[in-house]
Amino acid sequence: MRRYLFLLLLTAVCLCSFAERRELTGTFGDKAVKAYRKKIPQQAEGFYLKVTPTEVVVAGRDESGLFYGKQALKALSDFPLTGERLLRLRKQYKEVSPLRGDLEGSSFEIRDWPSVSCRGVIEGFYGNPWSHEDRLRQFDFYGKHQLNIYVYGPKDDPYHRTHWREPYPEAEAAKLKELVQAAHRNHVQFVWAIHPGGDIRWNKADSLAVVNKLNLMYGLGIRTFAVFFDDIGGEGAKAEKQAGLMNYLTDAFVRKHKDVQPLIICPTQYNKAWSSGDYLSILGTKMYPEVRIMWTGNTVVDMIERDDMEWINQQIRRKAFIWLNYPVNDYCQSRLLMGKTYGNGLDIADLVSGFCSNPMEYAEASKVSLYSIADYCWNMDAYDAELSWRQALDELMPTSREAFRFFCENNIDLGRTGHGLRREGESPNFGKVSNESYFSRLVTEADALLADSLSQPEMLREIAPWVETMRVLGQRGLQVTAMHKALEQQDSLGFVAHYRALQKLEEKQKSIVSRDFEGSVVKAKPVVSGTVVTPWVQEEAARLVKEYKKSHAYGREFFPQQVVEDGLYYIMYKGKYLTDVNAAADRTGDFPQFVAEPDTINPQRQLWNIELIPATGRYKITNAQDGRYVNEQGTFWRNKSQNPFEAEWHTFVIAKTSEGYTIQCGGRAGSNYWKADADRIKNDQEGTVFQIKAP
Ligand code: LOG
Repeated sequence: MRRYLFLLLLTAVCLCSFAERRELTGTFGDKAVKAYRKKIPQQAEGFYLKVTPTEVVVAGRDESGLFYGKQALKALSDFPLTGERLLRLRKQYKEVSPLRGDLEGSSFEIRDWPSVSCRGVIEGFYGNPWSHEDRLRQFDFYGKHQLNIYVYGPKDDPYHRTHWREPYPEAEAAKLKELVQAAHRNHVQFVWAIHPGGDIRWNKADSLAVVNKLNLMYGLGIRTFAVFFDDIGGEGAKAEKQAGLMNYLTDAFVRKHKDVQPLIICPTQYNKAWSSGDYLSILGTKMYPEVRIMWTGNTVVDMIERDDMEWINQQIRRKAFIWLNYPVNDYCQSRLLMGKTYGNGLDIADLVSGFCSNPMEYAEASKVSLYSIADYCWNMDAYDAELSWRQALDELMPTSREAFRFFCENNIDLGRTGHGLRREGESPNFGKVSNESYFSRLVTEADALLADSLSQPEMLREIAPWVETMRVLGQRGLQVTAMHKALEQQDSLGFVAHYRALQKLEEKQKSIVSRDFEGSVVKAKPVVSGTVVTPWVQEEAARLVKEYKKSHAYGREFFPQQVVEDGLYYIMYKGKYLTDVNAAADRTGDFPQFVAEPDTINPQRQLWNIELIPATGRYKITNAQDGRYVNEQGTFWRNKSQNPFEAEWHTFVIAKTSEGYTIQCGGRAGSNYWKADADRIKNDQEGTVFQIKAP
């Protein structure tokens, strides 16, 4: 709190110092700034800012430029200019005369303009759409950070997608109108998107239905429109038809209004991996050249590089409008993406017609990344992902910087998903300090954030389930540390007590859910440091239990039942031995077979090492002769270099029945069983009962 007061005080001092100077403001051509016309950048939205001990000049190329010039002045005076903040600002401005930390009595000049002309956010995720208040706060944030476009397209708004023909009910329309005004006040273009492709019929009636809806939205003050055809199939996905509709809308609606901007389309083939046939070239050649085409990159979730842009631009004969699927987390809902925003080429500004980020349904938390998207789009050459990220954290949580930074460091990666994107650098200090102190810090920083919930209430409300989870994760880690100590000291009572405390904490963590929403997204179960600390805690606990069981009997009833103790076994079916007939550690693609006779020459070929893999709770099954694992198809690796062992794929659930054991796939390999046919194992919905016997 004291730190906060101190900041407030400093802010007041700085603001006063600017207020005393004579102020000249205007746009290019205005009398007030006539003397500086040569200094004003040529580029749209550019500004010239000059501060001397007696005078402040803010001159914009246009109204947006003037607005941004004023925002820049405010940013300079809002907080003390020290350290990294000063560093970032010096880098961020395109042209700046030496900028000293002490603005009092100093003089400087800034000339600045954006690298990307359309920069902003597309609310385009599945799940809980942002609230009205979320959006209002976003627009202020965009104004402050010089983002100038917001595309409205939340998948779960029925009037955007499933019920696109229907008008918004009055109360919702009124709210949208208010939003549009708030956006415009912040020099943000409000784009409203319609998503008709799921059930559109390519006839006059439906063309008119779209025009109708756009006209209604025009009535609410919207002046730019988009039509989305993403995530659909069938009739709606036809390129000629889509191009025809876009051209028709341009003629029948856009060109009928003087103040409506060209349309934007999100195509069905919106990324390279999903593109095939002549779909893109049809859009490229048949659709009016002014229609902007959205693009997510080489895959659905991808960072964008120059070569990628060259490829798509050639297909569509215009500059693609980037829809960046980051930091959206609708496909990895258990994770918050709070890390730095890196990986986009710093040399693509001249190849894009726009750059928008699809964020998380957590509006405030998304600002960590949006802050950097803004930096990136404004001055791409100079973008410094790390510096921008650190500044974002400081500005978003000024009263609990350290705690917030620690929290964000532990919420970076998204884990394995179908989309493949990973984010590096999660929990960078885990393993560098003692585990015990790391776990304690997870608890204390979580407490610090929860205690500070009043200063940034909206942010805290969103991240609270993850903060709680971070706390429990720290407590779990501490219990595991205590188990370790107890084992070393041969203290079986202590070991079991800590293990039971750990189980309680695991239960507690399972009960934490993020906000619930009745839509295409179900409730999220938060995971913190899902790539680093969480798996470590899980695996270490399981490892310790395994160790403990080797030499202690006390408390066995509290541990999970392991149907097969780790060891070497025969796996038998109808009296035959599962045998690695071609044993050779580097052999690929063959499979074990059932053999009637015991192998007396190479008995290891019929012995299988069955081992519980703690991270999955399932078993790995490898041949004792050559160490090859059996995969979900009942074969050995297809190709040793391409299919290394992965616990997520190659571990099995073993269950005991009255006659023997069943062996079932798990994880990413599905849930089929091992089924024995005459001489080998197949993968099938129905399983076979095997005998698993110690030699
Ligand atoms: C959707 C989008 C969703 C995102 C990430 C586009 C163009 N459409 O796979 O609404 O938020 O991926 O899950 C999408 O990206 N479909």
